[in-house]
Amino acid sequence: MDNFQSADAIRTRFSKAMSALYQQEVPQYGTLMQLVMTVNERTLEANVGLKNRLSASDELSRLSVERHGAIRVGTADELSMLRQMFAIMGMFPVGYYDLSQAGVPVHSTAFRPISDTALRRNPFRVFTSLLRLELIDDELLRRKAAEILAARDIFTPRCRQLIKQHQQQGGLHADDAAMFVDEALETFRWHSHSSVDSATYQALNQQHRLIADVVCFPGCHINHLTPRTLDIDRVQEMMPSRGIEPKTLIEGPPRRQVPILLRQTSFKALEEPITFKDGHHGTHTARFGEIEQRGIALTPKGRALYDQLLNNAGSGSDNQQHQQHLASVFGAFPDDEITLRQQQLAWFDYRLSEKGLASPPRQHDALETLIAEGRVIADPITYEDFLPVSAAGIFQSNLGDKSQARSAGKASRSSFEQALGSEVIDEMQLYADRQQRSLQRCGLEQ
Ligand code: OOG
Ligand code: NI
Repeated sequence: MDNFQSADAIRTRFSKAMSALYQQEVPQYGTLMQLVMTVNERTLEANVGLKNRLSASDELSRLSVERHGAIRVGTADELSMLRQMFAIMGMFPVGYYDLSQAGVPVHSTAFRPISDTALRRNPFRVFTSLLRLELIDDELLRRKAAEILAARDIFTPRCRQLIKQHQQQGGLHADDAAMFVDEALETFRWHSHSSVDSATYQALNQQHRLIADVVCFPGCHINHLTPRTLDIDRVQEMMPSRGIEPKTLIEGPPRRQVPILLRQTSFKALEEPITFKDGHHGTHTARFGEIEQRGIALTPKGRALYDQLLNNAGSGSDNQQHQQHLASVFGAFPDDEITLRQQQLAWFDYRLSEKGLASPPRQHDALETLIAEGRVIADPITYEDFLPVSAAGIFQSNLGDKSQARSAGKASRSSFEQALGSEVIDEMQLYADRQQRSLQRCGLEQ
């Protein structure tokens, strides 16, 4: 009998190993994790309703293991190999994010688990960006960057071999799975030695700091890991007391009764010493820390309203003012679960209560009546994805340069998918399917 390690178990092992590695490499990340844990505990103590809610919908157990990371790669081969590597951990490319509009010469997807059970076990996600070399306008430099990238292999030979083995035999036994995680980790490790000479680094850095970050190193170092907090405003406020300097603005929607989508903030990237191939010394800023607070996933209708309001609100230079302004603009977005559900602005997961189990619904019973009678319970579905405007804000705050506008950047989803070697999964379809399945489990057809 095959006795393969489950993808969930491999993903959890990998996510733990990544977290340990990053804590060692960037101690501030450890400090931030401690702070998030403290704030989460206090938030739950002060809000028993929230605690019961999270516990009933199975969100509480995943909270302490939950995090996302981000990496950037330079070639189609690298991206496609990553896809194969993450598949072993039950992580698949969901969503397409075009960041060139915001002056960042990359497009991205998020590798993440997709099934309900896998998400409950461990929702580890990796936001993965592919550098768009075609957006470098200096022809010579573009060719040079491509050459440097073509000459490197960011995967160890053993890692490549284990990926192939998994594809051939359909899984990995425990020993091989453990070795796979160790080998995979090598791809994401920090290298203080650049693979290029200082002049090349300077030239690429001048084009765009991201280009230097992707091209000048032998691996694709993890550039941040992000724990999930239940109160991002509180963590932002407390960061300085722990010696961490947060970015100015919290990205995303304002604080609300019913949190929607995703709010994020980060601390600035560290300036780290590096050595170039010619022996010269310099510094590189790439790695930072981030926190996120997740809320309910929005339907296409809800998302359109969010995008419109966010656009209306614009940006700001003071977080408190910006949050107040956002809150007033978002007054137009209903902020109670009933309205969000009735206006089909957000996704819900339905289940039967004790009462509903005792007297099960019939196929054509009206959902609202069942909910009002307390026979069906509607739990918000958590947003598992990312936001392009927020992501661009996070990128920018770590690049330092305000406006390195790039590109007549037309979104190029098909060229991204070609590089990836598969289509990206439509996140809206995943949420819609999940809601639909939950209704079916209640014995309801909608
Ligand atoms: C990724 C920035 C985006 C997020 O959470 O939206 C991001 C990067 O800097 O590589 O991490
Ligand atoms: Ni992030």
